[in-house]
Amino acid sequence: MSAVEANYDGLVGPTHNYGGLSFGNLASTRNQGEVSQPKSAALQGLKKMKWLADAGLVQGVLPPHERPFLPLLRDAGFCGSDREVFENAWKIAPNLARASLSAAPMWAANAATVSPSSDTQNGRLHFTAANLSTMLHRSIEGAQTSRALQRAFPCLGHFDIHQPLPAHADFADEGAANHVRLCDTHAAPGVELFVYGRDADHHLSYPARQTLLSGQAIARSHLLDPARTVMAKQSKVAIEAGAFHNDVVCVGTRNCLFFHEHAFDDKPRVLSDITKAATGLFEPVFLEVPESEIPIAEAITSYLFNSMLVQWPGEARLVLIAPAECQETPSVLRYCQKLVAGNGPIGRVEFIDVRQSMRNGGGPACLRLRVVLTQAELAACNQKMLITPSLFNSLEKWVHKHYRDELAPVDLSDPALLDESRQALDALTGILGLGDDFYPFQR
Ligand code: SUG
Repeated sequence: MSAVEANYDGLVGPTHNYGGLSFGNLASTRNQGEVSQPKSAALQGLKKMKWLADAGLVQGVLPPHERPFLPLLRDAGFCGSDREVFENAWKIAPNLARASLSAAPMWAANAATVSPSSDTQNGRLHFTAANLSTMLHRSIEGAQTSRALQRAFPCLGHFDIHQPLPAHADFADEGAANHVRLCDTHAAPGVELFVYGRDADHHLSYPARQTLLSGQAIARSHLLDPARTVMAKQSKVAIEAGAFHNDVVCVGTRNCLFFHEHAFDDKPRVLSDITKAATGLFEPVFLEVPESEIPIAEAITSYLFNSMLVQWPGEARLVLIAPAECQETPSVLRYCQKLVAGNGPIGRVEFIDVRQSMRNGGGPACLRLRVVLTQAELAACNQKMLITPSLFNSLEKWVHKHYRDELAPVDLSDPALLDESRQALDALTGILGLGDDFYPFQR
């Protein structure tokens, strides 16, 4: 049976902004309070989706979450009409109000961990929505993400969608950003690598946002074969340099793992565990970038490893879809030129502009959730959430109609945002076939 690797991208929401909400994510801190451009951010994301769909890849879309998210403010004791809740939160607890407006659900790589059906003992495709419990502004995503996954993958016979892990620090989980699957072909059984920053309770100066306990819990509920599953610890050096997720220093697809020298804590053990787990399935190719060629600080500012590594239709070697910022870092640009000139696993590098997302610490890879789908599973997905020329046109029109060109920090407390954003999302539920009870405000 054949299978494809689909990309589901998070659609940038109407209140996209730079809240400075993510301690340990250098771009988020650095760009706090900048004027954002929601319309161009959403169009940048849609352009990326269309480009990949036009190339023949399966491209899905995940809807933005409701922002501002009043249930957070009501849970914090604000009451009255929606407008009163929003205005009082801005007066009394502006940090909470800012969290309720977070742009973060757009980064679909943090939506869930996904195990293809060829890896699981019951032959179903498993998802665990991430609890994102480390950061307040992200801890409000899990329930809505589960709902979106249920709408995107509605057929129970094919898909097992697990609820987020318990919302405790020991179970901190940030989804596919800390998970890599290696394989021979997408349809074949693979090796799943769960990367964590701490066992359960150890703290560094920047937070380690994924625990070993979470990886073990997900591997168990996805019914993975322990012999084909590897747990790898992120290095302290990487976290302290600003790699708040493993996908800031590592990306992999098919049999190729592309990573920075400092990505893992005990690198020889991690690589030998992967090789052992792959025995009889495929020969892993380890493409390691040494610190001497790209210092970790430059790997992180350029976001080289937050590229998408894609098997492009009709091409033998893999394509690396890198952020445009990589061209501005000489060591990284040099490395990319060398990469394609050689005869290694990556044959082409494409640079794309997702600058609005990059300013919040999200590169091309953050914007997508990879889902390996057999032909039967693809047929069982919600077809209205797959990008076609007609869906692209509808979404582009929808963005032009509902999104502001700019949002400055002072605009964030404008109560008009409540209605604007709700009208936009209400219209979106029709376009994507999500039903009229999809968002909390609709219920
Ligand atoms: O969780 N930024 C996100 C970026 C996530 C990137 N995802 C991956 N690496 N897969 C985060 O730190 C910033 C929001 C703000 O500051 O307004 C933010 O949440």
